[in-house]
Amino acid sequence: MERTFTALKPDAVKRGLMGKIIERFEQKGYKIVAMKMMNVSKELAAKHYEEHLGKPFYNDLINYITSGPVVAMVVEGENVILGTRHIVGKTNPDEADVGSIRADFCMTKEYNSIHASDSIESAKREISLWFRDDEICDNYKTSLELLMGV
Ligand code: FUP
Repeated sequence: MERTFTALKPDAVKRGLMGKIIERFEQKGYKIVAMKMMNVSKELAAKHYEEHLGKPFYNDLINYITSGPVVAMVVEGENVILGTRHIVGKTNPDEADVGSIRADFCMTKEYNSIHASDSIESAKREISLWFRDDEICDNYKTSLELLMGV
């Protein structure tokens, strides 16, 4: 089954949105197979956002993601990478579809509450960057998995 990496950013933690956001993944039927709250080091932030190095917003982005706790997760499900990008919504909350997390909870692209991998390659890279293999807890079945017989 496909897996993606997602992280609730410091604004989501500080605004008390963790439960509301995580609920959206659970109600969709996705399986959360890893989750941890952590403070992000500058080193991890730089590796995570390496594609943005040199862009005008880069320093603010690194300062922001290291400014408070994040909740990192690995989520599993059918087409979960694409599905999660839809649940999350476009980078700019003004352009995100109503019903998406960024449209419903966010006002600016700098404080857009959540990150989600954008491709199979980035999901693989980000999962291994943020989690050790022994932190993945896939030794349980969700009720939807039981119904589907998978
Ligand atoms: P996304 O994949 O939607 O999280 O967006 P990007 O990978 O393009 O950008 C990563 C993060 O950089 C965004 F979540 C917020 C920040 N960013 C800005 O602050 N300004 C910009 O113009 C673009 C992105």
